Amino acid sequence: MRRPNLLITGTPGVGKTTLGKELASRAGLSYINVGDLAKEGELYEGFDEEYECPILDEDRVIDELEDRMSEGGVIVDYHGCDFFPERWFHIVFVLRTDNSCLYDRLESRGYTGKKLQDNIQCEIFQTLYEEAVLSYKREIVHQLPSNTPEDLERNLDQIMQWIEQWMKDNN
Ligand code: DAT
Repeated sequence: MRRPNLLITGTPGVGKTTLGKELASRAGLSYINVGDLAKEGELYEGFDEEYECPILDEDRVIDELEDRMSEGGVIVDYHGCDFFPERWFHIVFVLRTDNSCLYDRLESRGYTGKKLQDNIQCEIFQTLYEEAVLSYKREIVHQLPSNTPEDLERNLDQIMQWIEQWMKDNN
């Protein structure tokens, strides 16, 4: 049975992990958090002094994921999307959160100063949405509001419907 691969992207704090994990459990798909995968496998190629975080080794991430992606049925969660092979994904969701809401979430995650400001600016400039439409066919890229628990439920319902339809059309 063929199963689709989904990419969930957006600024840190928009709710990718919350949506991705719940969706995986409801749909019986597997969930991969690229940040966690990189940490576990130390898939890094240096350290960014300005942002005080390790730099992702994108080629090794791709090598690590290739076999699982070609099997299908994977939900990938990452705050970047331009380095994955375009052919991996059948649909791309960019979660969007209002500034004040995102500010509170990032602050309670312990973000302060430049790191907090940069992430808020990333959301204001819709950086991840732009990156997604430049990296994938526009018709497979969808923005979803992610401010409230109601938004989360609605997104889950809509994506579940999309998955069911995809399975019917492709099997
Ligand atoms: P990300 O994986 O994009 O960094 P997350 O899933 O860890 O984001 O969520 C960040 C915080 O926001 C976390 O405390 C859960 C909360 N959250 C996520 N989606 C939400 C929603 N739709 N409504 C309210 N809170 C949400």
